Amino acid sequence: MDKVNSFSCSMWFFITVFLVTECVIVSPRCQWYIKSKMSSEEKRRTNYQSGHALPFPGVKAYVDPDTYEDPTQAVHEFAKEIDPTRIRIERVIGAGEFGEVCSGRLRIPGKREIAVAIKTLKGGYVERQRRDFLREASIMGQFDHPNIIRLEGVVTKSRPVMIVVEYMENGSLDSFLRTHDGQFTGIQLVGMLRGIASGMKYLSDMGYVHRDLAARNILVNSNLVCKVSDFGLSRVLEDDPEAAYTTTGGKIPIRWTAPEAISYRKFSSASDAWSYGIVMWEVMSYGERPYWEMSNQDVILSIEEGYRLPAPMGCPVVLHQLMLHCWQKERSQRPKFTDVVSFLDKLIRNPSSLLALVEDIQGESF
Ligand code: ACK
Repeated sequence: MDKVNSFSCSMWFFITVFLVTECVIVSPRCQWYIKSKMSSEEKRRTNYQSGHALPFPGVKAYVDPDTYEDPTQAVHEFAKEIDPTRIRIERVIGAGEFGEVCSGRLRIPGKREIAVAIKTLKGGYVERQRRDFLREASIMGQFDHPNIIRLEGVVTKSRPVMIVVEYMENGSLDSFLRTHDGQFTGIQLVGMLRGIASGMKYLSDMGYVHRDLAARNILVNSNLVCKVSDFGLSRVLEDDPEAAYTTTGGKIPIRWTAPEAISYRKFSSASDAWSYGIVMWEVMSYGERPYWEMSNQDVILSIEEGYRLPAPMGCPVVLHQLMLHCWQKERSQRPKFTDVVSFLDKLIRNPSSLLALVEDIQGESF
């Protein structure tokens, strides 16, 4: 009898220990439940303990809105609710997966009206679409930097559901460059690249990995200031017409993505640095398509064999060298965004450093 008692006691002990261990340490579902109950400050700390880059002292860490049980709670924590009577929609400027993108004006109490872009969620959506649509606002609302697109607020309490952001007069960087082919000085182009690098440094300091950095996802204002946009983790890739399915089932914009992210989904600030090198190439070639008409499969194989994009015509040697640095196979060897910003700052302070062009150097060797 005693033996039976002690056996059942041990069994209970074992079951209790197993359940506690499973729930607290192992099960992602339980972890998700626990996270969803945490405050945003606790979420921040946990984000970092679970392998994200450490935040810099005084820099706020990014909180993944998916750790909220109720996504609406995340939106309201990070985005202001706007009274729709303060918004005046003027015209449609584009189409997104979720609905139209419009330009318009936003009346800010006590201030003059400001120009805004308004993304709308078209009627007939299902809950998942609403959540995915608003995820971008929950992410953008956490950032405050001159090279990151600024969120003004959201409309969630009336229809249509809207995301309101600052208006960028020159639209997306890729089409902007294509329509202004050859029209900027080297310093102007480096200034644009410096802005993008500065925005990316801010994101990586916050522990946010973009995963879809490309000229099409950068917006340009009337002062040529470039701002990083298109946030939303996996949704960004679902949305991106450049994203293609890989053999492992992920949807990835192959031409912009680092090899380790393509082959085993190792996304990090170092894979963002690879994409940054591709953006540099897009900028210096005025919006040319990376790897031209090569197929995605050929791009993957060529990169694996060590091929890298050549310098665009008229590209300063120093900038092509920086691109090649961003495209190191070994991700730890790629530059950090902080290094990129300081390097570009030095070039801007010393414009003669841009005078040596790749074709001049190549010409000399013949
Ligand atoms: O290249 P575009 O003119 O710039 O066309 C696309 C279109 O909307 C669909 O995304 C433009 N767009 C997106 N966000 C903004 C913004 N904040 N300000 C101005 N235009 C924007 C984008």
